[in-house]
Amino acid sequence: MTEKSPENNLPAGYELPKVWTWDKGNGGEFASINRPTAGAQFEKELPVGKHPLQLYSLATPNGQKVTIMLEELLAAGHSGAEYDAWLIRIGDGDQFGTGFVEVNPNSKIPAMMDHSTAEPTRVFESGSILLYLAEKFGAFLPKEHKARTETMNWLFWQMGSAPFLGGGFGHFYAYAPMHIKYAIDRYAMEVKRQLDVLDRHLVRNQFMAGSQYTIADMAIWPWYGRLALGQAYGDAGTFLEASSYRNLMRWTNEIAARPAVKRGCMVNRTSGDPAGQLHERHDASDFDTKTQDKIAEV
Ligand SMILES: N[C@@H](CCC(=O)N[C@@H](CS)C(=O)NCC(=O)O)C(=O)O
Repeated sequence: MTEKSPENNLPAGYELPKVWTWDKGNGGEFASINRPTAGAQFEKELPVGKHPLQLYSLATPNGQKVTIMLEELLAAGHSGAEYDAWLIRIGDGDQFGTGFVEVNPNSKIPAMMDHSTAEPTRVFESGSILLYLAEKFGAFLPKEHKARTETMNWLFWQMGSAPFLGGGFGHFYAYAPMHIKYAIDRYAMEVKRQLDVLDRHLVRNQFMAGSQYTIADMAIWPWYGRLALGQAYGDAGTFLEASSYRNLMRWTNEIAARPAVKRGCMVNRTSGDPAGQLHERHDASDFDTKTQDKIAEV
C-alpha cells in the first residue's frame, strides 16, 4: 500500500480503523437509502397490470435501457412486448419493499416479471433483461456469429464500464458532499478513456456491433450518449469535453433521433421538463405525441 499520513487524509486526521463501521450520516446524496445490508425492509406488494411484461423501474440510464428496448420491440411490431411500467422511487426506498426484493434480491431497478411463461419469470440486471427480451422476441441481437459476439462484447463492456462513470465519476463529481481532487481525477481520466474507446470504435462502425442497431447500443447510449449530449450529472459533459468525441456524437445523435428512444426516455421519468415525463406507462396511448421530441435532462 502507498505510504499515507493522517493529515493528508480526507477529512484531515482520519485514521483507518481496523474494522469499518457504518457512519449513517455521511452527508452524501443517497446517504439516507444506502446501507450495508441486503434484504427487504418493509412489507409491500407490487402492482400487476394487464400486460405480459411488468416492469418496475425508474428512468435512470439503467432503467432507460429497458424502456428503450420495449419501445423498440413494439415499434418493430412485436405486440407481445406490451408492458406496464410501474414507478419505483429509489430515493424513497421503494426498492426495499418485500415485493420488489422478490423480483430483484439486489434491490436495484430495473426489474421485470414475465407473466407469459408457464410460471411467471423474474428478470433482473439491465443486461440480463435486454438479453432476455432479445432472445424472447428474436430481435436486436444478430444471429450471425461475428455480429452476435460483438453485440455481447459491447453489452458486457457496458456492464463493467458504466459503474466507473456512474458510481465513480458521477458520484464524486455530482453527489459527494465535497470535491475530492484525487477521486475526480481518477474517474475523469477513466471515463475519458472510455469515451475514447467508443469514439475510436465508432469511426468504422455505424453501431456498436457493426451495421446493425442492437441491444449493445441500447445499453451504452443512455450512459455515454446522454453524457455526450450534456444530459448527465449537471455540467459533466462540458467538464469531460464529451461532445469533442465526434464519432461518438454522430452515433449519439443518430440514436437520439429514433422515436422509440424518445418514448423510452420518458417512461418512469420523474425529473426535468414535466412534458417529458411519463410516470407510469400502461398503453401506447399514454404518450402524448406532441411531447415525444423532448429528451429531458437525466
Ligand atoms: N447492474 C445493475 C445496476 C442497477 C442500478 O445500479 N440501479 C440503481 C439506479 S441506476 C438503483 O436502483 N439504485 C438504488 C439503490 O442502490 O438503492 C443493472 O445494470 O441493472
